[in-house]
Amino acid sequence: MLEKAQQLKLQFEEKVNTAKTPADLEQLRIEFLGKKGAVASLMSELRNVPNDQKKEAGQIINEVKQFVENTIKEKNIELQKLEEERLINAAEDYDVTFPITEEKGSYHPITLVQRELEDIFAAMGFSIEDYDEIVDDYHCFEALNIPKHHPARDMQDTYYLSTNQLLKTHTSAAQNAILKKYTPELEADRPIRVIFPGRCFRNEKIDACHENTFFQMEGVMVDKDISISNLIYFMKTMLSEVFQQDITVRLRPGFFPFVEPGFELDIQCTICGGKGCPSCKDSGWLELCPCGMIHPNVLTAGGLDPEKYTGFAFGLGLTRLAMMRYGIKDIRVFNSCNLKSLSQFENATFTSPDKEVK
Ligand code: FA5
Repeated sequence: MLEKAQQLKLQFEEKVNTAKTPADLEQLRIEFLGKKGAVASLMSELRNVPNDQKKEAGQIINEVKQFVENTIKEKNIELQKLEEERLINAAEDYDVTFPITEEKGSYHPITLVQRELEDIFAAMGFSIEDYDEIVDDYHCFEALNIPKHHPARDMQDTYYLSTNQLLKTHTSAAQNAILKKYTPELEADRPIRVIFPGRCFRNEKIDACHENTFFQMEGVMVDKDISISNLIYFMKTMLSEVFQQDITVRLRPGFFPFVEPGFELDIQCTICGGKGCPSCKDSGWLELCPCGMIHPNVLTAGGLDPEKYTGFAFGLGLTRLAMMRYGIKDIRVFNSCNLKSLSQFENATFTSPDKEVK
């Protein structure tokens, strides 16, 4: 049995070294670990082994099985990485001989509204940061005062990867890294002022105002003596600049473990004027920009002393803002790749001239 097990291990080692793609590896997994695979077949031979040798033989087979499982896991991570690189390189190849047509593309409405907001916040001294879409549990939840098994996790179910990572459910997932990165600003007596837009993912029931893939824009400001008045000032300025017209908003208490106190900032639905329609789930209001004062535990996790510093954070629903800004009735338009709908924005302009869309 020992000899057979060693042979099987050698056979596997030879084959695993020739696997080039995750698909090759899956084939190999079935061949060795499947119900009718090589390991199972060796296991079935145990019945012919004398009783006093069965235990040892069983252990030997289990060791080989463990070896095969671990090697496949490690190799899979390696091959997934290579596959990702291959896809990225392939995407960068383009055909320079492709005929030019008269039809011009246009910016996506979310890009338009994102850039407009970036201009508004940049003018108020905010830096703009980009952050990963794949994050770990710590950054998405724990660093935000949401420990494992906290009921608040139920509000943001998402897609988990085999690497123990997940697709970020909110842009708040970057807060911890941003606070750490910008600590030198505070040390130089300058406030931390950063916005970080990004794509978010949730396992969500889709309707006219909920998508499973949508955009948010997070903002944080930290300094000595930052208060709710500062938060309200920035929210008001942002909304009046974006809409350039009177819009009705309401501020009400909201619970998020990473802020205290927390607020929900809702906008009166611009599609129905507050009467109620499918875009606002018949309520007349749309949750747009939850916000609040950063919880001391979040500041501490970001390496800051909450006795010395305070700050606010907001998580603006960028996709919903684009709906309200452009009168788009159904959120599903954004991810539809429907060129007819999206081409309506080809004449839209940004506020800053260098980014004007032609
Ligand atoms: C959050 O995601 C918090 N991280 C926001 C926050 C940041 C609060 C900082 C306090 C301080 P919420 O789950 O409510 O909260 O989402 C924020 C906004 O994103 C919502 O108001 C909404 O405009 C938008 N949003 C949330 N889920 C969806 C969805 N499925 N489809 C489209 N937009 C969504």
